[in-house]
Amino acid sequence: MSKHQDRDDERFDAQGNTRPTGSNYIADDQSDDGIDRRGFLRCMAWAGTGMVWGLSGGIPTSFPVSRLPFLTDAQRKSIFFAQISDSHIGFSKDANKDVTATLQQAVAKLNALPQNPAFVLHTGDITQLSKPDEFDTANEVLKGLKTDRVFYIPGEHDVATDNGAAYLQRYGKGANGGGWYSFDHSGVHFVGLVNVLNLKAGGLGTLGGDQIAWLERDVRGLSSSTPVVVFAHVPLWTVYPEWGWGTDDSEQALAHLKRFGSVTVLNGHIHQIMQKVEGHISFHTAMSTAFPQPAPGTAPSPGPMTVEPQRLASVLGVADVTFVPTRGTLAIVDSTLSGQPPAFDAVTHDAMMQKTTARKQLALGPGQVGIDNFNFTPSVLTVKAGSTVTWINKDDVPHLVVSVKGAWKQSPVLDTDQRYTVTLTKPGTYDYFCALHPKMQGKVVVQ
Ligand code: CU1
Repeated sequence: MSKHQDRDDERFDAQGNTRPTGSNYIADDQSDDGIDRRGFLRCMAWAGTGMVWGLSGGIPTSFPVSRLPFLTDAQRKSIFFAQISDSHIGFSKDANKDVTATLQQAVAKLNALPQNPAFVLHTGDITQLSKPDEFDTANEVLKGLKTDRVFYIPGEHDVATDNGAAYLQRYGKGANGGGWYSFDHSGVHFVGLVNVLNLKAGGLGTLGGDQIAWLERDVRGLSSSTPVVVFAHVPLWTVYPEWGWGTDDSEQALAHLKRFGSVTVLNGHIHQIMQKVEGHISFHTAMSTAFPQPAPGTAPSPGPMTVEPQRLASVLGVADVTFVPTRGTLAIVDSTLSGQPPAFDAVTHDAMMQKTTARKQLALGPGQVGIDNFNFTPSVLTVKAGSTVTWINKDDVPHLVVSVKGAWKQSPVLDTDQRYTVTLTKPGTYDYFCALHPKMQGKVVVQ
């Protein structure tokens, strides 16, 4: 077991999250597997290797991904599943004009592993707009994976139009409620959770009482020594609530997992690598295969971040998770499409400056609300009874306009430049929000 010296303070934010590329390093390696961890992660950014995380009783251990070709047979066989996330098929804006091609590269990356993963987890946002042809394209590409099975859970982009009906029809066979389920593999218990349905105005991701009660029942009969892997789209810890990067009731769900000796939580949604360890629970978010997003709080809003074309492949990627049965440990390897170390630090500053200066000036007429940088502008619009209100999406991500009290029919998914108009006849104050990004809220006052 290694002693993990990961409190390199400048690399951690106030909430204890590591920064995207991480520079945690192993100072004192006491393991006996012949892999020298000393100082590895410290210099990894320069060495062109990937990142490997192991967990033993909640204590991370690691070895360089460059060692993968030299591992023993037993070590190779320990590579047993992989994670793909946020493929956003259908997205075609500046940040990545061909997300199908980068998903194909991710598939090729996994197919080139020394051992095929037993299965692959897709942690959501398979599509950009939940369109049937987007799901079809994703399936077509993922069919190329050399693996036995792909397991899915939805992201908010996959369920936006119909609260998950089409998603469930495709992927929900054998699942419970809104699509959650569990299965066992190699002595590890896997739980897929859904935290993107029925989002409330002002809130974060939500699991809901039914699902949490199901989780409690699901793990009740397991011995505490069973390694557990939980996967869900939105992070199950609070990464950055201002951007909706967290799950309102994750604590209640995790309470049912506290007794287990090893719990690994895999998420997507934020399109960058973050990790946090809390007791025996280790949280990890994967890169997207489509586009990067800014580090928390470094840009006016989340959303696609355009980086220099030659750097894109170093901020997109997959995660491979290995299991060492003799030790009961899990190790997570983040590998970028370029094969270079994740380059979030290198790209974030420039991209953030660009995102700040690219803020669009909206020319709005009377009765119009602009949607820009994850904001409704003006946030309070006053109109006379009987007039129309039109929302115009000027953002590079889709949004939805939903009345809190159901005063109007929910808008369709509004992609860039699309509009939605309602007529309001009764005086009063109408609260609304975006059902994809519930932190986005506004009001219409009808006089
Ligand atoms: Cu939104």
